[in-house]
Amino acid sequence: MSQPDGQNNELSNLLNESRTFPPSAEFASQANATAELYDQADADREAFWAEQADQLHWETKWDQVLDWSDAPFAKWFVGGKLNVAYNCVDRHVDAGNGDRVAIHWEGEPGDSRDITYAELQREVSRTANALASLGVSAGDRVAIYLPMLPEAVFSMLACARLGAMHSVVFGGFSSEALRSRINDAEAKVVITADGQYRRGKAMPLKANVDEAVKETPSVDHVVVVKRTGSEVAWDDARDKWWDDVLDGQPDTHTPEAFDSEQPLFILYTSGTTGRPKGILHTSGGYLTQAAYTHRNVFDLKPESDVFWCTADIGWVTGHTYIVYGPLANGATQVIYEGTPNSPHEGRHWEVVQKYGVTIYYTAPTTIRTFMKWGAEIPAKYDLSSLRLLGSVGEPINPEAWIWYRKNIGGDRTPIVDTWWQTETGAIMISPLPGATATKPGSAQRPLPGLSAKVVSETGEEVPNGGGGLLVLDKPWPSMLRGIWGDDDRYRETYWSKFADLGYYFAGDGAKYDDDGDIWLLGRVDDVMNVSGHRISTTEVESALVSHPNVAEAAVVGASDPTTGQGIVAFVILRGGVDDAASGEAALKELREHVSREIGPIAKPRQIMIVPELPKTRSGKIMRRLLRDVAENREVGDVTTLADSSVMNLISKGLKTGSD
Ligand code: 6R9
Repeated sequence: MSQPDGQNNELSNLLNESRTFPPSAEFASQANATAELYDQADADREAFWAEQADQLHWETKWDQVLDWSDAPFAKWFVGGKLNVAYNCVDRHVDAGNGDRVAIHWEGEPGDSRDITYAELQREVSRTANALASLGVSAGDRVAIYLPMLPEAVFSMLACARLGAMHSVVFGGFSSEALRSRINDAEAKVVITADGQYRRGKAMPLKANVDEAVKETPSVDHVVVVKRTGSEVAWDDARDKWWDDVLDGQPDTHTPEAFDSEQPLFILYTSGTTGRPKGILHTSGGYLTQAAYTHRNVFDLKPESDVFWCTADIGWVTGHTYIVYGPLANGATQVIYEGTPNSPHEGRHWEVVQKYGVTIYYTAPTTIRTFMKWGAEIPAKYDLSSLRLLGSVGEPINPEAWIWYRKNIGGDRTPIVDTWWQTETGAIMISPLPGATATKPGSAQRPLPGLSAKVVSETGEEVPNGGGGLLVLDKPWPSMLRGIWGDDDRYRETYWSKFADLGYYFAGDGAKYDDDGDIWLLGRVDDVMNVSGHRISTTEVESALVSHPNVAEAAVVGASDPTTGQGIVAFVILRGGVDDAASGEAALKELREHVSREIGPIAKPRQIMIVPELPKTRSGKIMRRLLRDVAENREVGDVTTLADSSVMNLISKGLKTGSD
């Protein structure tokens, strides 16, 4: 592997992955997208996007593709009118596909339900009528705080149908987080459930809403789906059972066409500091790019594919690749309520086998968890239906990529590593599975119609091979239209760093390699500076997990009096690895291994063996907390951790090795 280039103040991606995996001739010949799509988009970008938008049903056609005159506030398909829910549901029924299954819903305890497009149309219509009866109309906000139930999808689409905005709040968030989101959006209605299943147990959910709505003056109604049958407290004036509100509502509803820029949803995402940002997305451009990327990146064949995105609808991935993209394309998909190990560690593969899933989209952290559980688990199931795998959420280390392809994809399926953000609304950088020779660990190229650059702190383009900051230099259809209620914060957060150049600053470090492929290096705040060398936490993590004893690793830069920052690694050992692997000699060997893989500059100052890593509910490692441990500080705010007891485990269970 290559040595660091030694240039000070340059991000250096020290990964040097040279394996490539071209699509099979068989896959390439049937693929939706060929390499010509790049040329087509380059020839006339706006015409290209108009052609993509044309795949949707517009009540009134737009008269201008893009209005960027009020940058950074974009308008796409100006003057066009459409109904997003009509496009995701009724259109497929009208085309004669009402009998096609839209959703194979699989509950955690093993109950299941198949919902056809015709049934979805009836359910969404009833829900829209019910919400209208509660006073919801165009422009209003509805908070959705639900587990992965069909009702979550009905609710989102019912809002879209009425021109109201949803604000989905992940069911794992606290009442405090829910309250601040309800208040920021001034939601009129909250939709929730009595409880939710988590690893075989019924956990409360409505109780959090009860707590939150004590201080939410905007909320008129709380609608409660019955899921676990748990006891709940009840406020007769405010609370209504879902079944009661829907009962007797007609199962038809005439959708109204709204402006292309009609707000569709707000989704909160954490910023580096302060309160969460309400990312605002609108209708026509968002749906266009959601459908386009879903069709081309996942090579969707609506007649034969069974798509499964394992995200929760509380995250943007669930919005775009469970609700809007797949349904706009008339796909059949799986929605699974529970965790991957309920009731056993083969659950995902059991579901793949049961429904004949053909396209599977998950996060690297989940893949590494599967690695930790062992390849013998997926090996027990028939995964031969799978023809394409996807990854999203963080850089995927080559080791996990290869494991994924081999053990889940049968050494056969292309893998699409898709880079995007809540703010971008849809995939921006990804291979095209029928056209790209994929490279483990690289998200590769902006999709046709999209554009990205890697620039220095001052905005100059960094030549291939050098590291820098990822920017998006041209507006795109599904871009955020702002931060809810805070235009200044929107300008400041994303557009002020390169204001003169008009670049959107993504907050990620990246580099182009010599083949012109992009490598994402993690958030720029996750980049370490060791003796003037900038080293990405990702590449050290990747080196660590390439060692046979290591299941998972998280790396932070801890302040160091001599080198600026020193590399501190937190490591989970693979199951079955014996105690000797955490002995002094074994830890030394691990440090040497990193040194061999990347170069002496990347050798961790210290390695700590831990039983768990602190992760947010969306699976992102909270390096801030690990930095506190590494720097011997009191551990900071743990409220956004999926499991806040993890930090106790970590401080109790440390076994340390260093020079
Ligand atoms: C979709 C989603 C966005 C941040 C983004 C980046 C990281 C996402 C990635 C990736 C490397 C990929 N990220 N996909 N990094 N390779 N394929 O995750 O949205 O929750 O807003 O997170 O996630 O750092 O800036 P969101």
